[in-house]
Order: sequence, then structure tokens, then C-alpha cells
Amino acid sequence: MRLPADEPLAGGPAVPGATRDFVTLRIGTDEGIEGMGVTFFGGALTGALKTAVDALGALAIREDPLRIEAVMDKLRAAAVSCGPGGIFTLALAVIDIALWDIKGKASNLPLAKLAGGHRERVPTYASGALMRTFPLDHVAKAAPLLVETGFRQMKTQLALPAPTTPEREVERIRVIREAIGPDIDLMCDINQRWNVSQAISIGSRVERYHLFWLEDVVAHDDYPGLASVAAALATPIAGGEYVYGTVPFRHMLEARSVDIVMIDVLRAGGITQWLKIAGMAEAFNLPVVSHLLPEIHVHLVAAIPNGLTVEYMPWAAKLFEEGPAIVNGALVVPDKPGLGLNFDRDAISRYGVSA
Ligand code: SMN
Ligand code: MG
Repeated sequence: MRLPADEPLAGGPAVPGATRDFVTLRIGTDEGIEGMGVTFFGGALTGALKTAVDALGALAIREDPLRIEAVMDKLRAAAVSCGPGGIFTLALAVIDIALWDIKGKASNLPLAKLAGGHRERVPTYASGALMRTFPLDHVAKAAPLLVETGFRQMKTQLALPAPTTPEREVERIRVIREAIGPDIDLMCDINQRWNVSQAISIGSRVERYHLFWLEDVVAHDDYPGLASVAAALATPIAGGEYVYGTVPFRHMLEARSVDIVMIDVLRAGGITQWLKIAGMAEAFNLPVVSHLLPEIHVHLVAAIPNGLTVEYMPWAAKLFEEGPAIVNGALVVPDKPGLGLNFDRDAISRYGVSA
């Protein structure tokens, strides 16, 4: 599926012709239950990602969909030498997601309850509306618009496109903070674009604007570098969206690299692995946040005791008939069995690019 890359939350400037690609999956069972899932991050290799999903999916045929660990083991063994990480993990993840959807439907439980059932509502933050590429005058208007539409939390980005200066970076946060007032949580994503000294120097200068977190301040796998930024700043450091699988999270947590653990269900390798990483974070007394796909992550953040907030990034929203509702700045955890999602037939015929 190839969706237009729009910004629906506050009407951000769209790049003409820009699109985002998704690989969707449906798995049927002999008992008539159907599970679904979606994966992406394939970029120019999205066709290869689809091929990988089809190849791994073929190996799952005739297996018991409720024995998810057994199915994952079989698929992992069949393709172990092209993992861990990359297309292999992104493909494995969507199969795991569809199996959890089946498990929820088979047990008549929403995924959030099946996976732990800690809460029925979870805080959420607006994402994608205050991007680093958007002009400052747009961002200054978009931020209060998000508050008017009901968001209590929102994320922006720094490490602005060149030419930038530390002064311009700090000014952007000042403008947004003044536009939304002191009571709204403001997060800021660097997407690995700073080095340790930039992170500490610009990070210290924006501390007065009380960021809720500063995200991916340096290269995601520079665990000691992240740890030195986390130790130097009072602002919490978030990270984890770029980390594939479970084991690197152990290294990240042991190095005390982050204060807030961000877990992406696709790069984690699916719901099974997402929950294990969340458990590791709990053992380190750390909160967990999600990355993209709020339609799936709402269940996971709601399931666990250390869930903090769900990123509301509606990039995949058009794929589904209906997503989770937002009430008073919180996502209402769906109560339909499984993921509680259906692919939108019109979207499939309009945006589908391969059979
Ligand atoms: C992000 C990364 C990749 C795709 C979209 C958005 C960003 C986020 O880092 O945190 O949402
Ligand atoms: Mg990010």
C-alpha cells in the first residue's frame, strides 16, 4: 500500500508527490479466524520486505497460530543467517502481530487485556505536526492548534536543516513553549543528528523550557555516549526506536543510556518481543513509550504497568476503517477482540500497489 505522506494533525506542509509504503498481511485459519498486521521501514526495499513476508508466511502455514513462540522459532531458524535485524525482523514482526490478533479473536479478548490489561486509557502525544523541516511560523501556529484539538502532549524535532546554529535551535523550543504555555508536555526528537557535546550544550540551554524528553540525541548504538548525555542533563533522555530485537536493549539498559525506553513493535520483532523488552525496562525501573503505529501500540502501552504514553503518529491511519478514539488527550483502549482493526476496503483499492 502506498499512502500519500500528508500531515493531518495540524495541516503541515506536504511535499508534493511524497508517499509512504506499507506491507499489509492477513493470515487465515481453518477455524475462520483472520489475523492482520502491517509492517514498513523497507524504503526502497519495500518490495523485498513484501517478498520476505510472503516467504516467512508460507512457512507458518499449517502451524498452530496459538503457539506463537513455536512459530517464531521455526521462522527464525529458517532465516537465521540473514538476521538479526533489517528486513528479516520487520517481516517476522508482522507475522507475530497477525498471530496475536488471531489469539485475541480466538480468546475473545482485546490485545491489551490478553497482554496484561493494566489500563483502559493511555496518554498520547501528537507527533509529526512540528517537524524540523516545517517553517517556524507554521510550527508556532500548529502547536496551539494541537492543544485546541485536545492534545496535552506533543513532539517536535531539533537538529534543524542546515544552515543552523545553536541559537536557532534554542529559539525554536522557546517559540513552541511560549505558544503552548507551561502545562503541555513537549517532547523533542534529534533523530541521532547531534554528537555528545552538541547534545549536552544545546540540551542544557533548552532545559529551562522543561522538555518532557529529548529523544535519540546521538547515534542510537552509542550506548556510553547516550549515557553521558543522560547523566549530564536533568531532561529525561528517550531512545530505542532504532534498536532491533531484544538483546541490544539489554546493553542499552545496562549502560544506563536512557531514562525512557522507546520500543517499536516492528524493529523489536513483533508483539512477543516488544513485551519482553518492556519487562526488561520494568526491571530497570524505567517507563516505556511506543514508536509509530498507535493503532497497535495503544494495546501494548495499556497492557504493561510501566507504560508512559503512546506516540500518536497517524501515518498508517488511512489503512484502517477506524483507529482508537482520543478523549481528553488520552487514547481509549479498544475493546474489540484482538487488535480491533479492519483494513479499509476503499483504501486497499485506492492505494494498493501490488496484489
Ligand atoms: C520517526 C522515525 C521514523 C519514522 C517516522 C518518525 C521519529 C519518531 O523518530 O520518533 O516518530
Ligand atoms: Mg523518534
